[in-house]
Amino acid sequence: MAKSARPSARQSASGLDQNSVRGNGGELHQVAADETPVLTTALGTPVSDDQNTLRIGERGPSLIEDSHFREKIFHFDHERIPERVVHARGYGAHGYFETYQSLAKYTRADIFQRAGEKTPAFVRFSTVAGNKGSFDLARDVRGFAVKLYTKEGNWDLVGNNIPVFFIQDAIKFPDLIHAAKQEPDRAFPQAQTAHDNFWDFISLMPESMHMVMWIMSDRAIPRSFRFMQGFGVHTFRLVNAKDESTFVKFIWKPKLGMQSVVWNEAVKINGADPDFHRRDLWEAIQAGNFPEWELTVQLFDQAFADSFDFDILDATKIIPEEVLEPIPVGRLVLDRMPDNFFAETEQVAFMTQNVPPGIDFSNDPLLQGRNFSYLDTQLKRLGSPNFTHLPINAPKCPFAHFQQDGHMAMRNPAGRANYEPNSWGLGPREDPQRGFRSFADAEEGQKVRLRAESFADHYSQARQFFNSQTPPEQRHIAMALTFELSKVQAPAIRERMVSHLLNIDETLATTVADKLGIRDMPEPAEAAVPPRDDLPPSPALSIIQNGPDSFEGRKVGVMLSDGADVALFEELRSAIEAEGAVMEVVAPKVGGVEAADGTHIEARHMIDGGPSVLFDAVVLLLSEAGAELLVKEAAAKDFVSDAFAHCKFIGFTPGAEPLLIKAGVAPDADEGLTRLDSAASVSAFVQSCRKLRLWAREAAVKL
Ligand code: HDE
Repeated sequence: MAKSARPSARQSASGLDQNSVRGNGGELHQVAADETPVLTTALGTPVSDDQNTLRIGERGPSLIEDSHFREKIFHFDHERIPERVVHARGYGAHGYFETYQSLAKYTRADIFQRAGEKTPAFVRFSTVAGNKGSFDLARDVRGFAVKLYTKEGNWDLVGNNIPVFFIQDAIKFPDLIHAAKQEPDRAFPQAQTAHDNFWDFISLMPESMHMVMWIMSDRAIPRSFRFMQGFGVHTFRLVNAKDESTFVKFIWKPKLGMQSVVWNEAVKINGADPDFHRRDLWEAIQAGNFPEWELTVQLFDQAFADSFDFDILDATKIIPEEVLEPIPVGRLVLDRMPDNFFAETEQVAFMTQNVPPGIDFSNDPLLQGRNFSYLDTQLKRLGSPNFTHLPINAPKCPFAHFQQDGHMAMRNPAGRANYEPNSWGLGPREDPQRGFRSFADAEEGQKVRLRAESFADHYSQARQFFNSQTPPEQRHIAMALTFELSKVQAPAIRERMVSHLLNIDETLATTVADKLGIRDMPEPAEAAVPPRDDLPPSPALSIIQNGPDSFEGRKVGVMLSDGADVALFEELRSAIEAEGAVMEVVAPKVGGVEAADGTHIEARHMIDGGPSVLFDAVVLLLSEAGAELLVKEAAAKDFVSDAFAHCKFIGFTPGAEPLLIKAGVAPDADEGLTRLDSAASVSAFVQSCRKLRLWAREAAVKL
C-alpha cells in the first residue's frame, strides 16, 4: 500500500533552525545536527505521519478520531489575534539604554541614578493608519514606542516621530482615527490620508493645523526608522527623592542624522519593496550596524511653563529647541532582532501608564486619556488580563503581588496567602518609601467640559514650522498638500483646507490653490486667536539642516554589466565600506556578471528587482558593450532617470554614458554626476554622497 509522499526530513536550503527544540519553559535547546528531533503534538505525543489524515482505506472518508489533525488545524484556525486598531503595522527590535550621568537631582527613577547603567529595551516602530499588511512608506506618522525594563518596573515611553498631535483632547481620538482609516462603506483607501473623510475631519479641526504641517512634510516619509527622531510628545514630570517635580519633554535623536525620501520615491518603494523599513532595520542589525539614538530631555519648572508662549499641557505645541535646549541623558542601542515576530513584536503591549517611581504625568488631556485607553486595548488584543505574563511584557526586575487566576495564568502566588494584610506573615507588603508616589499637585475646580483659553492658538506654531523649513522642504509640503487634496473629491473640503493655509502662509496657500485649480480664493478661516508672526524660525525643525555629516549607514546601488572594470569596482567597494555604507550590486541577471578580466561578481538584484529608489546613491559601472544592451531595457533607463529625478548622486564609467543619455540625463548636467575613471574620482564621488541629495537639481527636474 502506498504510504504516499513523505518528504525527506531536511529539505531546507540553508538547514538553519532545523536543529532546535523547545523545552518545557519554552527555552530553545540545540540538538546535534544528525539528531533530528521527533515531531510531537502540543502535548508531546510523538507523531508517526504528518502527511496524511487518518481515513478508512486509501480513498475513504476521514476519521474524527484523528486528534493530531484536529489539534493541528484547530491551532492554525486560531493563529490570528486582533490587530492593533492603530499602529497595526510595526516592527520591533531589542537593545539597551545606557545612562550617561546621574539625574538624581531631578528624578529618583532608578534608571537615571548611575552613569554607565545599562537597561534592557524593546522598541516597536510603526505606521498609524495602515492595516497590518500595508506597505511601509505610507505618508504617515511613525510610532516610536520604547519599553525600558528598569529595575523598578517597566517604563513605556510610547511616542511618535513627530512631536505634536492632531488633537488636544483624547475624546476626539476615535473620530480622528475613523476619519483617517479606510472609509467605512467602501473599505478604501487604506494606509493613506489622501481621501475625503480625513480632510473633511481635519478641515473642521483647526487645532490639527500644526500637525498637518508635520505630516505633509518629509517627516512622514522617513528613509529608515534608523534616521528619524522620536518624541514623547506630552509634557511629563520627573520627581526626585524630595518629591520635587520638574517638567520634562523627551526627544530621541538618531546618531546617523535624519533623512527622508521624496514622495515620488515613496510611491515607487511601496511597489518595489513594501517591507522597505523593516528590511532596512533587519539588515542593519544582522550586519552589526546597530542603530543608535540619544535620549535628550527638555527640563523646565512651573515659572518657565507660566511664561512660555503656549500651554505646556497642549500636545499640539512644541517647545522649540532654541528656546529650551535638550540635554543628552543617555543612549539607546538596538542590537538584536526578536527570535519570533509574533511572540515579541506582535504581543508586546505598550501602555503610557507604565512609569516607574520618579516619572509622572502632567495634566495634558491627551495623555490622561491615553493612560485610560491602553489597558483596554491590550485586553482586547491579547485576550487575557495575564498578558503581563508574556515574556516580552513581563518586568525583568523582581515582582510580587496577589493577582491570580484568569485565562492563561502562568504564575499564581505560591503558598496559602493570596491577600494582604494577612497574619501568616506571608507575601509582599507595600513600601511607602520605595513605592510609586504620584506627585502631590494641588488640584481644585469645578467639574466642567471646557478647553482652556491657553489652548486656542492653532496657527502660530504651524507657521513657525513652515518658516523653519529650507526651500526644498517647503516645496515638498506644498506638493504633499496638493497631492492629498487632489484626491479629495468634494471641492468644499479642498477650499476649507486652503482657508486654513491662508492663516499659516499665504504663498503656501496660493501655491496649493493654484495647483488644485481653485479659481476663487476663499477667505482665511476664522481664527480663535490671531496667528502670530513673531515666532523666530527654529532650524532644529528642518530635516535637511539636521542631516548626517557622513554617508554612514546608507546604501549604494551599483549597476554592473559583463565586461565591467573589476579594479574600479573593488576601489568603489572599499571607498563605500570605509565610509560605513553598504553596497549592493544590480545586474541584468541575479546570477551576476563576468568582469573584463573574467572575474565573476555576484549580484543582489536583477535590474527590475532593484530599482534605484531602494538606494541612497547609484553607480553605473558598465562596459560599452554592457551599456549598449541596457539602453534597450526600460528598467535600466528608469533606474537612471529616477535616480536623477530624486536628486541622488550618480557615479558612472565613461562606457555608461549612452544609458544616461537614453534616460534623458546629460552626463555633465550638474555636480551630482561624477565620471569614475580613477581612484581619486571614486573617492570624490563617495564623499559627495555625504550630502545625500543634490536639492539644487530639484527645480530642474520638477517632479
Ligand atoms: Fe496611541 N494608541 N493613542 N498615541 N499609540 C495605541 O494601543 C490612543 C497617541 C502610540 O507599537 C493603541 O497597543 C489614544 C499619541 C503608539 O504597540 C491604543 C490616544 C501618541 C502606539 C491607543 C492616542 C500615540 C499607539 C492601539 C488619544 C504619540 C503603538 C494598540 C489620546 C505620543 C504602540 C495599542 C505599539 C497605540 C490609544 C494618541 C502613540 C488604542 C486613546 C498622542 C506609538 O490604545
